[in-house]
Amino acid sequence: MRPGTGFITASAALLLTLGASAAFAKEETGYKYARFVLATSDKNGDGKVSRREMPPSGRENFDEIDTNEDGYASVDEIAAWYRSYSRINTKSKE
Ligand SMILES: [Ca+2]
Ligand SMILES: [Ca+2]
Repeated sequence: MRPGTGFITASAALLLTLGASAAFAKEETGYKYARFVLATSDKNGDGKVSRREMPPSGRENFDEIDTNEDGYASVDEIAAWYRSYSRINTKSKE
């Protein structure tokens, strides 16, 4: 199996899991997602995901994720982005 295929499969499974639990523990959910992205995308192990390391799906949103514009997506930035993204999708409930 090529590495890319494994990442996509794992992402899809994780997103399904997160979707099911998104109604509660949103704070923790953001960090779970961020740690997952880091674990799968941080190739050089510096604890941040650069634009180059980011998979294509995340690269599209990289400017939104990297709020301090240092060129790296940190765990905090990914978690914050994930939470704001979830909020947009569940806005109609509020
Ligand atoms: Ca890195
Ligand atoms: Ca950053």
